[in-house]
Amino acid sequence: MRILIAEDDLTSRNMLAAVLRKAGHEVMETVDGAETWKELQRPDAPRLVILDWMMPGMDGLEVIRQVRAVKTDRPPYLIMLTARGEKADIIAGLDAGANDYLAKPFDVGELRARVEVGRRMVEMQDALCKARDALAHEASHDPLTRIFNRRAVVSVLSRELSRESRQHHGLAAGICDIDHFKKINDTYGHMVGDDVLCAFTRLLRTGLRDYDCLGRIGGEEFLVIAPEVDNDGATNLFERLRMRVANTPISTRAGTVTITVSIGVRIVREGDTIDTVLAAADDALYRAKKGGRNRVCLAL
Ligand code: GH3
Ligand code: MG
Ligand code: MG
Ligand code: MG
Repeated sequence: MRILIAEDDLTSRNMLAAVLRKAGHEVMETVDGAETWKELQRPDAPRLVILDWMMPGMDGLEVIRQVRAVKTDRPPYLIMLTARGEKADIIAGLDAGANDYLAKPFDVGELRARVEVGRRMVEMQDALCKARDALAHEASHDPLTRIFNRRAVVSVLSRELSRESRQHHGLAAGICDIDHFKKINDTYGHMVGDDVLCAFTRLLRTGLRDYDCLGRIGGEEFLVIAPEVDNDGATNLFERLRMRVANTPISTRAGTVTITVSIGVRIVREGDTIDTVLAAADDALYRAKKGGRNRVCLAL
């Protein structure tokens, strides 16, 4: 792994670097506290640092304090170098946030072993972060279409509603429901139905602006949140989506399928909440279905 040696003493630095390189690590070197702190602020900073206690400018203890003041889920593992027997230094360093210490002159075997402990800790932390991120992704995304699930898209709606109540830049929400989707399943089977859902999702996504949000709120129902739109803008946006779906044949494992979509749109009004927006859009969707499908209806 990449290890930073922060040590002003040339002999000690060279010895540390030689041992660590021999153990297969990639070694970087700094010679004072300020340079060390600068290195550690880089996004790709090394995750394991061997830090001398006494250095010109900012000392090791100060560097430890600076590093630990930064809130991050991937903090570096810090091994402090102290003169043998400086108990008070060791305690101060550990209290400030060092993970471990090594007394100078160091023992080669001990150095290797302590660095190995650090490497294991860093790897374990990375694995935990990765697992956490994967769980968070799973909790907010629909497994079939890979877009936001109901919970995630509704939370975006909540955020956009509170922004709209302050800024009044215009906000619209549209529920897009595939017409007669059950027929696709009945005719071609569920797998083809799934293909169509994925293709439909891609069609909507490519028809939206970067700052619009799309999520799956039910089987073949999707919610589009479009900020920064006035009435005409919202109508145009959803009408464009409707036409794109109607005019784009979808190729599936059973051949080409054409679908249409009905969309119920609420242009957000003063005092709207998640519930009123969704109920109004749903009501408009119902009218779009009743009116013959393949159409956009605005909430009354
Ligand atoms: P309408 O035009 O009134 O919306 O008719 P519809 O057939 O689209 O609506 P309906 O609510 O009757 O049927 C929706 C169908 O969507 C029923 C259900 O089996 C299917 N469905 C829901 N989730 C999935 C899914 O993940 N994959 C597949 N293949 N089908 C799904
Ligand atoms: Mg020194
Ligand atoms: Mg439907
Ligand atoms: Mg439906």
